[in-house]
Amino acid sequence: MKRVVTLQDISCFGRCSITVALPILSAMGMECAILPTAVLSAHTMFPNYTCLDISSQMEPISRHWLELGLDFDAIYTGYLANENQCGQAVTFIERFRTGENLVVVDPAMADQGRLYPGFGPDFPQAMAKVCACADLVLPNLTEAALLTGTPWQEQWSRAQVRAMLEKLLALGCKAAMITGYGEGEDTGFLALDRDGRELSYCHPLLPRNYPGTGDVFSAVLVGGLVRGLSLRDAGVLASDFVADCIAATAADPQGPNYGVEFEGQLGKLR
Ligand code: PXL
Repeated sequence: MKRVVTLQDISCFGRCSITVALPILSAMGMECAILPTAVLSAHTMFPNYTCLDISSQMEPISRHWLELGLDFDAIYTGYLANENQCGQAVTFIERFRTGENLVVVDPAMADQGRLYPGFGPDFPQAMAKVCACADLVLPNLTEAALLTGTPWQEQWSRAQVRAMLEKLLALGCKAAMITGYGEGEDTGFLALDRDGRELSYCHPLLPRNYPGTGDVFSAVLVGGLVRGLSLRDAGVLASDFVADCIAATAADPQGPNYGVEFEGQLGKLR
């Protein structure tokens, strides 16, 4: 069975990071090991969330895994709570990358032009070092701008997004996919693969924004790649899945901070 390891926080409530990656990758028929970096009462869009940094466990856990001789078909990092965790993620990647396995970094740190609460202005530089180790990075537009030192703007042309993709590759990663890229009324992704090919996909813009959609996208994308899909096909699978989750959630009166109702959609990933 294929095995993925994901390095992210446990947000105990709110459907993001590990509580999304685990069920999605399980539904896709692969084993998902977790290296939790922090325990939060809820994700940081909720006021007064609590956060316990458990990154002191990253080294002993990873040493134990080395002793066990574990290997992973993919290493997937998401939200990291501080600069120290970024450094530890780099160490982990260097230790467990084989040249055959896939390293995917979702630099989950910002959205809609702003860093998430709790991050200072130096955080993107620390995350850029994690991105430098990746086979593939998955920033949204805000994260791509922060990682590449591009001033934020509300509207982006294809050429501007392509320029950010090139700057992302200049950080050292082999491929990059920017999500939230829009054309007219449509939204989707623009990517550069490891052969320098430009890939894109868009579907009609969805009316609402929910936290955790980036994590859903990344988990499905990682699962698709581990299954052997091309980058574009995995991106299409992930985009369509997120769209279905948003459509299911928009019909429900729950608060938007509760994440997307991906649970009822998991059958589509089998
Ligand atoms: O969905 C990304 C994410 C992951 N983890 C935590 C978050 C967020 C987004 O706000 O706060 C703790």
